[in-house]
Amino acid sequence: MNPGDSIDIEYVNALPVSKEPPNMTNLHFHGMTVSPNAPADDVLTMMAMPGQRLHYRVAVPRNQEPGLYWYHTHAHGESNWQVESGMSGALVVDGIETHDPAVLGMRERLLVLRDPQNDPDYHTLNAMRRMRAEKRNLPCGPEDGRHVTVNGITNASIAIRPGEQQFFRVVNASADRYFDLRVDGEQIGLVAQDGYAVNTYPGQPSVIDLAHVLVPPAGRAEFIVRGLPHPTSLRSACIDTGPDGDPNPDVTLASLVVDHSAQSNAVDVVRAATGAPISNPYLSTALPPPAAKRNIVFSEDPETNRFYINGRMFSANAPPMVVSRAGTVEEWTIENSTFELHAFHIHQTHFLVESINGAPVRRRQWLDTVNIPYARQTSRTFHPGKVVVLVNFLNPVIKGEFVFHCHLLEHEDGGMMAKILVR
Ligand SMILES: [Cu+2]
Repeated sequence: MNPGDSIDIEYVNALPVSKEPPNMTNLHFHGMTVSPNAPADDVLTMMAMPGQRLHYRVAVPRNQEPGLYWYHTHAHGESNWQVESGMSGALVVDGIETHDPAVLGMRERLLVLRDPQNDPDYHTLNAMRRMRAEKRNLPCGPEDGRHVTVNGITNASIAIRPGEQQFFRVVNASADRYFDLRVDGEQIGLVAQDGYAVNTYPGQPSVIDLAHVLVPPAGRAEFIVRGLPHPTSLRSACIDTGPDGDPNPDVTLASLVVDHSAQSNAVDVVRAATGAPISNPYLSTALPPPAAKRNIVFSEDPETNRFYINGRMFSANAPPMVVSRAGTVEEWTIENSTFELHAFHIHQTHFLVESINGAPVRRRQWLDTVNIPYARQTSRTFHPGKVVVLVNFLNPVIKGEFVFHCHLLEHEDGGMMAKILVR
């Protein structure tokens, strides 16, 4: 789509009638700065039971940043199995080349990563406890009951000529899995994260060379890969998800095979046209001082698999936990008091990460999903994981009621979600 377009969808829930789970579904337009009110990006009141329909009409603002977004179901209590079973897809807002002309003429690879379950007992408490016990002995051991796919296939291969630069656009559409992406034997050139070019914040370079990039569940990374003269692979290294976390072992996502043809093989898109970057006053001007400072605490009971924000499980009937004013920014300190990773996500907007565990983050970059480190217990003191973010409520299009939550969807389904009202 292009900035200024409208997304019109006739959404049909064709799932069978069921008691448990009830098979209700809907859509969330992840990362888009659009209205949270029906018939747009409303996950609270728009819900289709089996046989029902929803009519979405989402106005994409003219100043929507060009980049990679995604859509997925967002039915509280059923998000995890629906998303891990594939009810999602990528959304591209065209025009990334206006931020980063480096991608002009490159072959593009749109890669959707998923973690479908292959064990029907995967979600039982017993299976979870067994997995946790195994993981304590072998933190990077196999991930029991799930496997990773790229665009639905397990052994993907991507052809790339020696020296050729390609533009990889990767969506982490898994329900609960982190990817620490890298290409063996070389650096990647990061162009965008979570739909926003890395130079969206004034003064930042348009490409950042990195050895690897951590993509939490629901995150996106867009980067340039240069072909080597020998085969290599796109891979995720093992991630330490904490003593109570699920295993996220090393996994090869795709083989990069040497393409000896002189001409490009067929691809969907090679970016050619370029115009002026869109101007977005809510991102490019100096930000006002925070209008409010808040503490958001993620906690859980690993024995019962219940999850909390500020001590409360999500309730559709509860009043909003946070009430904010449109036209402001707020500083939120997000604390992780558990021994596993969580991924903070807020709908309708992006935030800047200011510090992680007290260490200032120098690179100013807009994100919609961020990892929150797990807590550490020393002999005397307990140190929760802590990330300070500056949340952007400047754009009045986001006025309304929406949610923030952990994007490990098993946790969101288990209660780690809360409502916010922006007025
Ligand atoms: Cu979580």
